[in-house]
Amino acid sequence: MNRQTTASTCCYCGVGCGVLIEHDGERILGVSGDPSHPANHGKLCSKGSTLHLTGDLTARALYPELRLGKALARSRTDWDTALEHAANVFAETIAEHGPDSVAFYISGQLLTEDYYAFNKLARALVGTNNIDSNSRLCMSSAVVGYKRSLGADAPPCSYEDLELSDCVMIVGSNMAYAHPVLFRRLEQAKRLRPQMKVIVIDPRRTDTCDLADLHLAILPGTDVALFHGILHLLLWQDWIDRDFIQAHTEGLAELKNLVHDYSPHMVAQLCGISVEQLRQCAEWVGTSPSFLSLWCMGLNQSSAGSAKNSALINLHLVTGQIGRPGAGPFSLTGQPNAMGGRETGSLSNLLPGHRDAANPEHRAEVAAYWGVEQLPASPGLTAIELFEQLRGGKIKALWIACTNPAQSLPDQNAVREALLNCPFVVLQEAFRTTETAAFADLLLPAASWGEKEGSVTNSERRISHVRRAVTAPGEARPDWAITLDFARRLEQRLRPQQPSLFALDTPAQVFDEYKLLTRGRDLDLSGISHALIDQLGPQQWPFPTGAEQGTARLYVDGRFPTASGRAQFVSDPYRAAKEQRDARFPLTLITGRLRDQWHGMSRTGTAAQLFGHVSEAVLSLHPDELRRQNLQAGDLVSLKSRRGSVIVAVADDDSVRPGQAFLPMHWGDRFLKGGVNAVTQPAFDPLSKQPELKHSGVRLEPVQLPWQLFALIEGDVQRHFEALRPLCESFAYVSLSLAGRERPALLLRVANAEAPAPQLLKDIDQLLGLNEGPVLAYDDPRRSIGKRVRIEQGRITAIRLAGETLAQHWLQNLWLKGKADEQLRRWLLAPMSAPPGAAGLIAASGKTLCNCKNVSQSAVCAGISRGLDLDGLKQELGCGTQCGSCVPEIKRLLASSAQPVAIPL
Ligand SMILES: Nc1nc2c(c(=O)[nH]1)N[C@H]1C(S)=C(S)[C@@H](COP(=O)(O)OP(=O)(O)OC[C@H]3O[C@@H](n4cnc5c(=O)[nH]c(N)nc54)[C@H](O)[C@@H]3O)O[C@H]1N2
Ligand SMILES: Nc1nc2c(c(=O)[nH]1)N[C@H]1C(S)=C(S)[C@@H](COP(=O)(O)OP(=O)(O)OC[C@H]3O[C@@H](n4cnc5c(=O)[nH]c(N)nc54)[C@H](O)[C@@H]3O)O[C@H]1N2
Ligand code: SF4
Ligand SMILES: [Mo]
Repeated sequence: MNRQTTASTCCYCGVGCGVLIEHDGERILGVSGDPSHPANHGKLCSKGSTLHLTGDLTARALYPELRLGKALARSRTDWDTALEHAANVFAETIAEHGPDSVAFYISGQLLTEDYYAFNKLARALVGTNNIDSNSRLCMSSAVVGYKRSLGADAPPCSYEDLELSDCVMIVGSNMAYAHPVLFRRLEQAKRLRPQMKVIVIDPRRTDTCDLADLHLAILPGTDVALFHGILHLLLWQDWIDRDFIQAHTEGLAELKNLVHDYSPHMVAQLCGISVEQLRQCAEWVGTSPSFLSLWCMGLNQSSAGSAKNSALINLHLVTGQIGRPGAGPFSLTGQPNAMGGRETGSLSNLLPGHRDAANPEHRAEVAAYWGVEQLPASPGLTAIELFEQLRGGKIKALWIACTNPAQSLPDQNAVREALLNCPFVVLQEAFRTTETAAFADLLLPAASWGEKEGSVTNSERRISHVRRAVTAPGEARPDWAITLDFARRLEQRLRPQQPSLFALDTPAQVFDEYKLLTRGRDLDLSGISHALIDQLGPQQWPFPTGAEQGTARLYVDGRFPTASGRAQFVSDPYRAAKEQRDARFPLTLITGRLRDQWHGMSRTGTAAQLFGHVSEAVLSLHPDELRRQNLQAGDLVSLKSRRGSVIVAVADDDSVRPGQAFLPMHWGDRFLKGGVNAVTQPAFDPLSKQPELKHSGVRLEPVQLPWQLFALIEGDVQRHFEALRPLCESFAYVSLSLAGRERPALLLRVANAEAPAPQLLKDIDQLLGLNEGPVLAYDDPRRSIGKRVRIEQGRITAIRLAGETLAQHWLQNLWLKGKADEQLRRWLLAPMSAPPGAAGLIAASGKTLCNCKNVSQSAVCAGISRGLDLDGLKQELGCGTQCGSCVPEIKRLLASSAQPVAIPL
């Protein structure tokens, strides 16, 4: 075997870490951090370092699949048939209903070359601005914030500013989970300079708060009031930079008038914090030599997202904290190439090179470069509007690439109805397992991480060359190649006999054509090419032709790309989140990320190891809230909003405040029947059109689901998943997950009002291999006890409990330990369902804190009770020594061990 290493990038978050892919040309064998990549200097987080364990081939889309009627199943076809069919349907639809009857919904996870191909296809060939991306759910409020306040969509800072800053404000970002390698850099910086102040602003007490000198647990959605309150104090205390304001800004007079009313008392009360906390925060912001802010979805995913962004940037302008080392407003980008999307114009209102679709001059410039007469003037639909129009029947053909809207968009009942209603849905996907795949009339298999070449821009404007390590499986092709192939076929129908707009054969050619559209613009990257990055390493834009190096920091000269050259103070008043708590919906639901899962889990959900930290969907509630609701941890409830409901188990968690609930965003309908976004709301910010995914009014309703089922099966997890999930459609509560490391297994938990027809249980048993072979079974239908365990070579390989499932955790532990003992046999053949002794009352064998070294929380707690400190734990157990993602949690356990705590099992 010929082992090789290819330097590429991680396909998850916007930190944009460099990875070294170890492979044999066909298969990816391992991954490690690239020591020479400036984003991570060799570090990776728990997701990056397990990349090679994900992406199970059995879950991949390998061949084009087509169906010619909604009632039919898709069947395998070849690329030629697939794309000819798609070109026919698009051409006919455009001829009959006009160019705005088709739309493209793409993704912040595409490569720059992919985006460029899609943009040219939609705007130059089809003649529509109906091309939007999932960045609408993610970064569009930051785009508006930067443009309104500073004149261009350009994060002005560099990662090294994290190390150089005296005061870092992390707001609406759980970077310990979502941008872990940057968080490691910040931890290290604070270790070296403990005087550095860290402020975290988040309604929840997250792992990120572990680093905070000050945590402001503001009430959801109150950030604008908080920022105005801080500004009020900065003005009052004269902690402002008059020279900077005078020379480089405009609009402060109006803002002063506005924030006059945001007195400390009023703000503290509105935000649910103390006046002292507010004053402390303002003092650090106003008096630190350098002040950096980092933010993410807590600001952007809001009906006031644009106002939140600008209100935060106001603080930097009034203190002159921008364009200097360790200072500036620095949005953390979510997806690996959301930046590239913004650069190439991949939101409906943008055009390539940071241009605007509404600007006739911009349209003319791009049209001239592309050699077409004109670009469409009518505004394109943004994501939420697009799916509304889809539902209303106006969009008749939709092309989706690299995103899973049937999981990630809010108000899923409406989204699924829209997808069902669309005559022709094309899905360009790497995994055929996603929720959206069920709605696709044409599924096109896409090459994925490690299998395609191109470029990406990370949060600090740094462009990396993404290199291909292995050949894509089956017939999967790179996105840019699929898009260009389709475009050439559509071109033959829409503009026959004209020279092709899409005569591009390699990603390098695509990049070179694209980059000249940035020439002379704020992001000018015309000096960069794939070859140049290979020579000089990843580079930060602007990097104009002839430059020798990239640009680390923007606005050092105080000149901003606005009409006047001055930055703008923006005076938006505070507006409350759309759904306030009321008598009918007394709780605010917050959604967000887990440490080891990525979005809809098409990739991370294939690796059992990544379920070790959090194994299943649970709704977190404060212990007081649980008591008030008369609930106990583990109870199932119906979580209801104005739009829909989902049944989920509750957990006690004092990191959320009473009156709030937290549910991770990852669980779609596949893993948790209904999915998280059944309840979230489509209301959006008026300027950025970004939906308020972070806050929904909800209530909890009790459910009576006495009939329960628990199943576990080892082996081909994907195949079992695919076969089992559809059988569960009639049950009220369905939760699936993976467990185990060496011997992964699928876990199924079901609850229902009554027992299903016996045949359904038989079908489930059939799938689990429990109808025959080395199976021990006990059935007492009268007492609704049904137990089946498959034992092979002394080991449990499948379990099914039906009716009542008291023994599930005990059995799962036995399975994990790998032995089927006499006690198990006795229990199995006895007419009792509860496990022997008290063992059944304990939860399944605790969570894995450290994924790299496979160290459980109970092992860490035991170590702490033996008197080990962090270093001792690292030395003895190895936890926290590799990627470091678990260190904040270990520190918290250490801190809480000062008080007596129960050791979790
Ligand atoms: N592990 C992991 N990492 C990821 C991703 C992933 O799926 N998994 N996805 C990537 C992507 S695309 C993105 S966009 C980022 C998201 O990264 P983050 O935005 O950091 O992650 P979230 O957990 O969505 O939300 C951050 C925090 O916002 C808080 N919040 C909620 N409402 C408010 C509010 O009104 N004000 C304030 N100040 N805070 C609020 C939440 O409590 C939450 O802790 O993560 C990226 N990194
Ligand atoms: N409730 C709630 N909902 C949210 C959020 C939240 O915080 N709360 N966050 C929102 C945010 S910020 C985001 S970014 C979205 C993310 O939402 P999605 O975009 O739906 O997230 P993913 O699951 O990452 O979808 C990417 C898809 O691309 C596929 N894929 C992977 N590699 C390739 C490739 O190379 N080519 C192609 N064609 N496909 C590929 C993957 O299998 C996956 O299905 O979710 C949003 N939804
Ligand atoms: S921080 Fe983790 S997920 Fe993000 S790019 Fe780096 S390794 Fe990948
Ligand atoms: Mo995102």
